[in-house]
Amino acid sequence: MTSGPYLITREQIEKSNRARKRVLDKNLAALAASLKPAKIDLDHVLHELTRFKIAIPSWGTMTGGTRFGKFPVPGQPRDIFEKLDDAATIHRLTGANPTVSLHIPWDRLDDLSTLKRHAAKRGLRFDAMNSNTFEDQPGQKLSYKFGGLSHVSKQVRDQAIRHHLEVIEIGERLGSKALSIWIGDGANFPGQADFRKSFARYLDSLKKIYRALPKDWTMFIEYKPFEPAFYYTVLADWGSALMAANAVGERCKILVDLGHHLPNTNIEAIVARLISAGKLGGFHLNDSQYADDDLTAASLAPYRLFRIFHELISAGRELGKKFSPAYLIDQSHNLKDPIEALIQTTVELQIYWAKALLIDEQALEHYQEKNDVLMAESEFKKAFHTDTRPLAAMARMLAGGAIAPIELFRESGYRKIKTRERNP
Ligand SMILES: [Mn+2]
Repeated sequence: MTSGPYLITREQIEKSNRARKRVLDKNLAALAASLKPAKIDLDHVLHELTRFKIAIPSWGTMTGGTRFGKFPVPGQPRDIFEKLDDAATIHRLTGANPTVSLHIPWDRLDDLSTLKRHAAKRGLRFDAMNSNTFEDQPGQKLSYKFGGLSHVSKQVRDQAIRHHLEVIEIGERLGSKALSIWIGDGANFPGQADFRKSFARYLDSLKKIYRALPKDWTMFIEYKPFEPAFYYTVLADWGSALMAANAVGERCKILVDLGHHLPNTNIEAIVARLISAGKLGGFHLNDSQYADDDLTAASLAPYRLFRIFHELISAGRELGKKFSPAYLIDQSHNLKDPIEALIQTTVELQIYWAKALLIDEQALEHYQEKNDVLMAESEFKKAFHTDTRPLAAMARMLAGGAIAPIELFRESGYRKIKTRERNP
C-alpha cells in the first residue's frame, strides 16, 4: 500500500482491460470488416483519436448545482490538490484528459510550486486560466454588481483589469499558456446601459489585459447570449466576439461554449465562420436543451456535436498544425457523480470525434459539387450511424486508459474511499 491519497493504479487498469480485451478485439474486427469497402484507414483514425485531448475544469470535479440549491456528493475535493487528484483519476481512466483548467479565485492557491509538483507527479499540466469578475469576493474593495471590465467607473474597471493580470501571473508560474475571459456584464432593463459605450469600455479593458499577455499566450473571450444579464449582454454573440477579437489583437481568439447559444442556433456554421476568420480559439464542451444547461456532452444533441466535429476535423486536414483549438469541458453536475459525468463526457466526445473522422470528405465534396443533396447528407449519416465505441475504447487503451472507465471507477470504490479520506 502507498501512503498519500488513493489513486486508481496502472495495475487495476491493466487487469480490467485484460478481462475486456477479447470482446473489444472482436468488435473492432467486425467494425474493420464493415468499413472495408469504404477503404477507411482505421489505424489512422485511431491515431487521430488518441491525439484528441480534452481539458478537465477544476470546478467540474465538484457538485455544481443550480441557483436553487446544491446536493453535494460525499467525498468531494476540499481543495485544489484534491481536485487535481480527481482529475488525475479521470485522466488515468481515459488517457485523454492530461490538462486541468483553473479558476481564480474559486481555486485558492497559496503554494504554487507545491501545486505544480503535485500536478506533475500525477501526469497533469495546466490548461487555460479562468478569471472571475462576475461575482464579488470577500474583502473586495469595489463591487462587480454593475459589471467589471465594462463598468461605468474607471476604478472598478481597473480593479477588474488588475485581477486579470494576477491570473496571468499565477498561470505563468504554473506553465499555463492561455487566459480565458467570460464576463457577466450587461443590463437587465431597457435604458440601464449604453450599448455602444459599454462595448467600447470592454474593448479598452481587454486591450490593457492583452498588453500584459505573455508573447506565447492566447487570450480566449467567451460569449453568452444572456444570464446573468437578461436584457442585454456586452459580449452576447460571435459577431460581437469577432469584432472584439479583431480589435484586440492576433492572439485574442474566441471560445465557443456549446451551451451559450439560443435554441436552434446553427453552431457548426458559427464554428466554420470563426475558422475562416482565423479566430476560433477553443471550446467549452457540454450539452443543453434550453440555454446554459451545462449538461453532459452528447446527452441531448449528439448529431449536432458530430456536425461541429466535422467542421473541426475538415479544417484540421486543410490547415494542418496551425489549426489547434483548445478543448475543455464546461459542465455543472447536479445529479451525476462529477467524476463519472466527466468520464462519460470524455467517452462520448471520443465516440463522436471518431464518427466525424469516418466521414469520407472526398465523397462528400463530390456530392456537394454535384448538388446531390441526398447523397451528400448520406455521407454524414453513414459515418454518424457507425458504432465507433470500439474505436474510442481502443484509443483509451492505447493511451494507457481503461476500455471501460466508468465500470472500473465504480468497481474501484474510489468514491467511498475518498469519502473516508476526505471526511476524517
Ligand atoms: Mn463556458
